Amino acid sequence: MPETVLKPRTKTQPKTERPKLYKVILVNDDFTPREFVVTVLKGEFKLSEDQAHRVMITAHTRGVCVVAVFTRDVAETKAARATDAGKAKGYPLLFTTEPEE
Ligand code: TYC
Repeated sequence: MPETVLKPRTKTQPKTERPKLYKVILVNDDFTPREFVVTVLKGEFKLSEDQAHRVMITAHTRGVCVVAVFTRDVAETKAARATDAGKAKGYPLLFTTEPEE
């Protein structure tokens, strides 16, 4: 009787790609009041008073600070809304985004 040779089943599992994440970065300036920066960080990024204060002080002393990471759409929308909140008050407050390595 001829031997039946079965091919091993090598069905590959479809990989679920994780979406690339983007950092939202707070940029320091000389004009926006500290308390306003803290208010925007709390309102747009849901940081606590303490977290918002730390992020603001880090940007103030080092020039920039990563606020949080999100998918591209969310990062860009939040950065734009937070920047617009400053613009509405006449402040040069700036949030940018950049992809994570
Ligand atoms: N440097 C500002 C001031 O002294 C405060 C500030 C902090 C502004 C962080 C922007 O991203 C910023 N009033």
